[in-house]
Amino acid sequence: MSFNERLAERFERVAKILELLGEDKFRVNAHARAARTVEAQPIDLSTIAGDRKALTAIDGIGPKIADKIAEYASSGRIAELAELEERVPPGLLRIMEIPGLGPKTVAMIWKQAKVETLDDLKRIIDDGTILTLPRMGEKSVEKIRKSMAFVAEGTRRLELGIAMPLAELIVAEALRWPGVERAAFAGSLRRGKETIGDIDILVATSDMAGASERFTKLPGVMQILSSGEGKSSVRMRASADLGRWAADAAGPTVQVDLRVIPLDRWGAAMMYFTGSKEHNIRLRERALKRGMTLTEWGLFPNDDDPTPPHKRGIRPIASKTEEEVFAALELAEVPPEIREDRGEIALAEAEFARDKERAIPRLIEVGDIKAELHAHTTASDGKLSIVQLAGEAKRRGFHTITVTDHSKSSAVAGGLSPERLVEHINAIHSARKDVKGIAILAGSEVDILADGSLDYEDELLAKLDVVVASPHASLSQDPDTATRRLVRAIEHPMVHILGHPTGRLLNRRPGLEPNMQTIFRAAREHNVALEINAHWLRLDLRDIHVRGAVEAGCLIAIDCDVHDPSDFDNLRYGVVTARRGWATPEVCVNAWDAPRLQGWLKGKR
Ligand code: DGT
Ligand code: CA
Ligand code: CA
Ligand code: ZN
Repeated sequence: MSFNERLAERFERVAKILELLGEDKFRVNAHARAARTVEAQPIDLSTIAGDRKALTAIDGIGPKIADKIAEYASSGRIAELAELEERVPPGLLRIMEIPGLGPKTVAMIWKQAKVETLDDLKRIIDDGTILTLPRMGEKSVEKIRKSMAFVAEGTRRLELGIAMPLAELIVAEALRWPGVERAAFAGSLRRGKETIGDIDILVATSDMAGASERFTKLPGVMQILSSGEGKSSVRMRASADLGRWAADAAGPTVQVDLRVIPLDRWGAAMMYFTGSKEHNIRLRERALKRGMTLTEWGLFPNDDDPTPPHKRGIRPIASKTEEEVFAALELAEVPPEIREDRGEIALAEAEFARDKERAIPRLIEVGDIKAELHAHTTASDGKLSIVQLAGEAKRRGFHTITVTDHSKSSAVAGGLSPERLVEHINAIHSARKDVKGIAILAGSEVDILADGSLDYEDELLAKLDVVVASPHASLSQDPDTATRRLVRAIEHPMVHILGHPTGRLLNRRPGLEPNMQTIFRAAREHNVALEINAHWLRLDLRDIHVRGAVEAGCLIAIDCDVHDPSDFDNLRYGVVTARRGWATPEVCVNAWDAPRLQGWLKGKR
């Protein structure tokens, strides 16, 4: 998230809470307007935060807002926001996060039905009280009920894109503690799952007590769940500002487990705590069959003694590195992302035995990606001009960038009318003079309408180098209708990529549930690549879909759906999802060299 976006998020929260508290409309609007203004600024406001004159010269930023921008830039917080958050029951702030519940409604159910927590809200929905409140019909209540299921406190799994930056902060901090030799995250996070139940951190150190002590004092720790020398657990607040410590009450909370382990047992511990549980069970069975026993302390010779071997001072056969432990089990090292007991162990065995036919596939890596095929500019809802976008893609070492702004039906996202698209194509072509050394392709992210038809005429589509067809609206269609809709788009001869195929948003909405096998068959037949949208809220296709698509012989596109320069950084989440689906560079169009990519694109013209 950029500085401007973080700031906008703060102002929006101020506006929402003010409205909830029934404060002066003028103040509410001033902050809501500030949020929109700040977000739309082409320059990073932190660079002029100290310059009051420059700030207030911007339409929509008055002196008071300017002061708050300066305060946020220097301290990372806005005192007024913290004070406002104090005045509202914390549960209400959570309720306001429920999609579709605005401050007015929340204020109403707070005042009239004394709802202060998600549980209260659930109760008045279940007993029907809510229907007696103003403006609460069956339909709106059903919507609230559905949205609630996603935000339910405690059961909510944290998105990969929030958990990973937080875990990286913790690891970087741990590496600075005295005596620490190694630190890393394990668990579902290391496996790259789309959501994370809790964060597992492993540390090897000569100062065990010191590590636990420092861990429980990390910024953002809200509650110490347990604390001992070998293992501690805390509940932390994850910052809404990714990659920073939480400075105020924004952002969800997450449990973090710390385990302190001896350096010479690092590999065994990493294997155990990376899991998955199912993968671990297979490995332990394999060890037993070979007369050994596998624990988090190492791989030991098996005997009938019920006391665990490490407690008897027995030296492990292998424990220092994961590779060594896998090898002692006659297995090639399995990449963390595919440790799910979905066939990886048989391939690791074959690879270890140097079977020429079978081995673990060479999974795709971030460094393989050389093209971004889905990106927006200021022409629709992006933050970058064509030239800025191309420059950023070039800086990141890409040989191709595709400009794919929204089509006309995505009106709220600034979708382009056919006339504007024609002009935009010309602008894209002329940008080629300004940025050399990268292919700048003209494309569109064309809406797939509810019936599967596309949002532009074929004649116009034919003028584009790249067509990404994506569903944006009508996302609660039944599975059969959704399948027919997507297949129709795939069958369109001009379409290259099916963008975020289901339209789901993690923890927010389920999206379409088409018959994926039918989608895979059509995509393969029509040479259409299925997108893994790398934004961590989407990750759509999801891991198991990728696996199905790869097995069905489909092409995969991993795209950042760039709206802001920082969106390029989401690539790793898309790649990790691709790896979980066993995708190789060979099947991923973004990993192809420029001539091959061009050949495929032109094949549809
Ligand atoms: P999560 O946190 O729900 O997203 O998923 P994980 O996989 O991170 O699970 P977690 O945090 O409960 O445990 C971390 C790892 O520790 C897990 O992947 C495998 C290992 N582990 C935990 N409990 C067991 C168990 O009962 N048996 C075995 N074999 N391994 C376990
Ligand atoms: Ca975990
Ligand atoms: Ca855990
Ligand atoms: Zn897009």
